[in-house]
Amino acid sequence: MQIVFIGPAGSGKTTLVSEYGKWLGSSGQKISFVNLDPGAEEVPYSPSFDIREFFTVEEIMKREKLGPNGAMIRAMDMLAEKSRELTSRIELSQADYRLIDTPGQSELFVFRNTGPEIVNSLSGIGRTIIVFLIDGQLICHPSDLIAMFSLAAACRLRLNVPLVHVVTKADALGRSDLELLMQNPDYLEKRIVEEEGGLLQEYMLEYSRIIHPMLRRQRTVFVSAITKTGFEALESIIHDAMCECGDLR
Ligand SMILES: Nc1nc2c(ncn2[C@@H]2O[C@H](COP(=O)(O)OP(=O)(O)OP(=O)(O)O)[C@@H](O)[C@H]2O)c(=O)[nH]1
Ligand SMILES: [Mg+2]
Repeated sequence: MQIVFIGPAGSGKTTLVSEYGKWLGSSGQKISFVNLDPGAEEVPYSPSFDIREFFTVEEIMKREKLGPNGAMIRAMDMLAEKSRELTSRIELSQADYRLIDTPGQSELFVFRNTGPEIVNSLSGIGRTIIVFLIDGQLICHPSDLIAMFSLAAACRLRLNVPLVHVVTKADALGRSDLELLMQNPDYLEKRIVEEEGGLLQEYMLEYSRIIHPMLRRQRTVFVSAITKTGFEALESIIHDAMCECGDLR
């Protein structure tokens, strides 16, 4: 099975890949790590495949005289061109779980051709699921939560494989009622009315009704890669989502 970790810059992808991988490995599962971030300086795991063997953002900046953003866009397009080749390389590592770390600039990965081509190609070699990371430190207002769910929904639509969302940095949440906010639609609406105003409030109330089905279908999971908590729950929602009879596909 391939688990692709996607989330906004700094949401905790690399740390979670590493710690969750160690945790899975400690229960006897065979794990392989894949780094698809050509901008990464160091990764805390030993990858069986690393895109930096082919190119890095730094090299592209020097060679093509581009700034960091231009070089990352170029890198994403090169990654898309190599999707078949890199999938064949990834397939060589025999593992129960292949954990795939993706670039910090998730919008480039998801909204250019890169993400769709790579995820499609990975689906050809085995079951593939996306874990979408929501940085719990950054959810301070109901609007932050709605914005994150919009991004997760866009990711689900673009990549077309099952997706589960997970709140990271549970040891340092932005607000103490986050769990309730995510699990109880009435509570979410109440907080929207109290904390937001005007047109934005109307828009968010409407949107919260759209995301209810997404929230209802999946238990809310909070993980911390620092205190190493929530990994059992993450494993459980991944299995539920991959179950053929599951309704997340
Ligand atoms: N408090 C806390 N901090 C965390 C946790 N996981 C990661 N971090 C911190 O968040 C920052 C970003 O973590 P990364 O794992 O590099 O995040 P990323 O999504 O891979 O970042 P990019 O690849 O740059 O987008 C680092 O300073 C981590 O130490 C966590 O569970 N709790
Ligand atoms: Mg990273």
